[in-house]
Formats: sequence, structure tokens, C-alpha cells
Amino acid sequence: MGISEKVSVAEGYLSALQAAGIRYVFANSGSDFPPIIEGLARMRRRGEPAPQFITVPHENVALCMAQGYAKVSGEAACVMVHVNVGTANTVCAMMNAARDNVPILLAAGRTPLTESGHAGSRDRVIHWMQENFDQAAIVRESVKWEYELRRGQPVKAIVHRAINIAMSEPRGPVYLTLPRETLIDDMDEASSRSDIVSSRPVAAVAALHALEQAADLIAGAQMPLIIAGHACRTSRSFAALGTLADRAGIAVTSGAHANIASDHPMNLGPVTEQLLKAADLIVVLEAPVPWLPRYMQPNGSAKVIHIAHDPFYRTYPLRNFPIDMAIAGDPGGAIELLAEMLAVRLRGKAAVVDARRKLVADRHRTIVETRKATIDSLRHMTPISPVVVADALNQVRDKDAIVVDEMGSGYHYLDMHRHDGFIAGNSGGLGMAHGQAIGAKLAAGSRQVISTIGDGSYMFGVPLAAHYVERAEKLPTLTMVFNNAQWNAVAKSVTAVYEDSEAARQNEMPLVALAPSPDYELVTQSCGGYGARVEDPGTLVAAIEKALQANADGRQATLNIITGERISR
Ligand SMILES: Cc1ncc(C[n+]2csc(CCOP(=O)(O)OP(=O)(O)O)c2C)c(N)n1
Ligand SMILES: [Mg+2]
Repeated sequence: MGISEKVSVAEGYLSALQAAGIRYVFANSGSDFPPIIEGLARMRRRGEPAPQFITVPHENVALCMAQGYAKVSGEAACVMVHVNVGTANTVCAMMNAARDNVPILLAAGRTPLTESGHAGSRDRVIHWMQENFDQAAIVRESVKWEYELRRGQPVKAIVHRAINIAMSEPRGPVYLTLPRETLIDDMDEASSRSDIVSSRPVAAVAALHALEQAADLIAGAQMPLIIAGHACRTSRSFAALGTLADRAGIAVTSGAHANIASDHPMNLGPVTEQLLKAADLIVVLEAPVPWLPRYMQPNGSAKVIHIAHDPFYRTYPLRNFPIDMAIAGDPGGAIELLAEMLAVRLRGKAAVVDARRKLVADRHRTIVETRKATIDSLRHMTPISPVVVADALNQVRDKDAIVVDEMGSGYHYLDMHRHDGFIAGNSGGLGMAHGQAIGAKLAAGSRQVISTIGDGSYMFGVPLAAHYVERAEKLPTLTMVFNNAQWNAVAKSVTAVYEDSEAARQNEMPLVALAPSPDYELVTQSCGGYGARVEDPGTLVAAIEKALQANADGRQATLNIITGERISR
């Protein structure tokens, strides 16, 4: 019952990943991995190409790295973990990947299915302990597709199918389980049978007649408003939204995603009650939560058009926003077409459009001036204001730098120049930004990658595992810990719900303090990195410059910045 020298299914699986364009697998191994490890070694000896497996000492970080990699490369990313327990450690990151529509193939071993009789049969006590009746149930709500590779199945076709489903819109994670016996078996005629290799899916563009109707409504509106969520995922759609807004003189508001340049005169920052109420036509572009109904509502007579891959967001249990037109299709494509359609429809309306464009541009200028005044008023304050950190980053970082934010500097005070210059670190589950920054660095090569992370969020992100990877894989990033020694967001949620909060009146609110605060800069130093503590706002710019220089020299860096209250708009 020795293991044959022929090609194993594990090797077939690795070749299939390679053929499907997967360059890296973020992996955390266990006793389900011998066929993978052996397969990688044999393929190396034979000189056959295989994806590079990157050892990541916690699955949460592995999944986050995959997200950062996918967001910057625009490609699907692959993770492999150890059976049910490794899968369990990915759950929070998988929830975020699903909500964020990130294409990820998560593969996991299965504990050996047989108790004896096969080279892969159980040989440890844990092989009984680590079995679930339904392993995929752990992540089922977060995946679009899940499957188990079985004996005699066409490996290459199944891997392509998994990745293409992840990449089809709305994008999202898929899950594939790989039993140990199956991986050890030889590829036979059946498992190598299918050479069907389908091409990547092309996103559907909305029906032209629907877009024509939307263009008519926009052209006829007095005060149209675009609310952009995750609308622009490419440089092309980022540029197109700028063109559309400029051409039609439409105000654009944006959530925590780079949809339009921050110095674009039609960019009015986050949506406000005033803007929402003033609009007679609202175009919601791929925004699952365009505004918070508890605090603001559009004018009752306003028409609302939603354009999204799935404008009803079927994976959200509850979501009710007014919808006059629900247009399914690629928002990037829709933006380009609408810009063309409006060019025709706005002929002869130059005076109206010019007046509106001027009005919006004036508001934009006021917003910029107000922000600048806010920064100036806080510039010398200690603890350091997060907006002052954002301002320092604007002065120091390269134009093509990537900022990954999670409860740090926030979005609206950072200058945005390109669609992939800003990554919102999480979609509900904390602990995502550090890993995503490292994955982004892998995809971005020489571009600077900076994460701005709340101290609480930093600790959720398994920092030691993340710093380990930065050093081991030579992926130096700058981690900026916004250290306010608390979970400030939780404190704020108490006062938001209880106007006259007893907890707020007491000296110390229960369950929000993170004191005594660790010396975060020392964690990096333990992994060979550069670390410094910053308390004086006057030293901030020089501190960031020094840390970025360390990155340029190949060393990761962490700044432990003693910060105060966050300002979100
Ligand atoms: C995995 C996970 N656990 C808990 C929470 C709840 N939560 C939301 S914000 C927050 C505090 C974040 O703290 P920090 O990163 O320090 O930012 P700050 O609120 O201090 O600005 C917590 C605990 C969450 N969103 N995700
Ligand atoms: Mg905090």
C-alpha cells in the first residue's frame, strides 16, 4: 500500500491552481497536508510550475492577506487551511470577504475518511476529534458555492469552476474540501479526464433600455445626487465616474471607498441629511447601505435608482430602501454608458448644468476649507487627532501608496487619487487591516502600503502572526496603530443609544478600556522591524518619513501613535 510514484491528485490539484492563474496560496497546514507538501516537493524536483505556498501562522491573517491581494491584483486569491479547525479560524474574515465581494477560493483538508486500509487513513487521535458531520456548514453562509473533491473527479475542471464562480458577479468566496485519501490517490484517467478550462466570467452590463430611462431621469432632474458605495473597482470606472459627474454637474457622495478623486469638484464627501433631502433624483451605485434611515431619509417625491450587480442584495437578511428603478448590472459599465447617454441628453441644457456644477463646486470648496480649518484647529492637540495623522500622511506618502484603514484615520481626510489607493479594512468583523496590508503589498510590489488601525482592531488582527509574515516573506509595510487605549466606537454606541447614559457619567465606562496599553512598537521590533512611539503631533511627519524609509530599506515598521477622538466627516 505504498504511495505510488505516479502523479497524485494533490499534484493534479496544484497544477490546476497554477493553470487557473493562482500564483500564491496563503496556507496554514496540518496533518491533512502531507500530500500537498509532498506534491510541492516532487513538482519542484521535476521542475514543474506550482503556486507558491506562503506559510501564515494564523488563518485569520491568511484570509486577510488573500483579501488584500485580491483587492489590489483584481484576481481571485487562494487560501488553504487545516480541516474544520483551520476553517473555524477563518470565519470572521470569510464573513467580511462575503460582504466585501472578494473572490477567494478557501480550500481545507478533511480529516481522513477511513479508519484504516489506505495510505491516508487515520493515524492520530485527532483524526476522530476533527471530524464534523458537515464541515462546510462552518462557512456555508459566507460562500457562494462549496464542494468536496471526490475520487475519480476531474480536478482541473473543478478548480476552474470554483475560481470562476468566485469571480462571477457579485464576487465572493467559495469553499472546497479535500479529503486526505483523495489527495494521496494517483491521478487516473477519470481525474485527469476533463481539460475543460472555462474562461473568466465577464460581468453583465445593465439593459440599455433601463439605462436610457435612468439617463432621461437624470437629465430631467433639478438636483440629482450620486451615492457611490463600492462602485469603482477599476481605474477605468474611477475615471468614468469623474467624467459623468463633471459632464452632468452631479454631486457625488461616497462611503469608505475610493470612487472619485478627493479634489474632484463634484465630490461632496459622505452623504448628509441636507444633501439627501435636497435631491430630486438619487442614483445609488453599488451601495448596500446608501444612508442610515434612522438619521436621514430622502425627500418623499425624489426618485431613487439603484444600480448594482444585485440591487436587492439577496444575501442581506433585511434591507429596505426606496427603489423606483432597480437596475442589475456592472456599475462601472453603467457609469460609462450613462456618461455617453447624458452627453446627448444635456445638449441645449448647458446653462442649467453649468449653474448646478458651480453650486456643487462651491460646496466642495466649502467642505475642503472646513476640513482644513478642522485640521488646523487640532494640529497641536495631544493626544494626536486622527485627522492630523491623515493630514501628515497626505504630505508624506507617495501618490500611488495604498492605505488600508480599520478604525484609524478614516476615509474622508485622506487624499484619494486612484481607485486602489484606499482599502476599507473591514465590513463588520475587526482584525482585517494588517493582514490585508501585507496581501496588498504582495500584489503591489514596490508601492508603499500603510495600514491605519485602531488599537483594538490591531489586537484583533493576530499581530504577531502578521508581523512574522512581513519579515519571513519580505513584505514590509507600515502599521500605524491609533492608540487611544480603548474601544472608543463601543463607548460611542452607548451614548448614541442612551442620551442620558449612566455608563458615560461614571469615571470609567465598563467594557471599553484597553489599558494599560501595550508598547505596540515593541511587537514589530520582536520581528526585526522598526518601531517608534509618537506622542507629539509636531514629530508626526518626520516619524512617518522615517518609518517609510525603513520600509524602503526592506524593514517593516510600526508607529504607536497616541491618539484621541476620531472624526468621521
Ligand atoms: C470581531 C469583532 N469583535 C468585536 C467587534 C465590535 N467592535 C466594533 S468597533 C470596536 C472597537 C474598535 O476599537 P479600536 O480599533 O481601538 O477603534 P476605536 O473604537 O478606539 O476608534 C469593537 C470591539 C467587531 N466589530 N468585530
Ligand atoms: Mg481604540
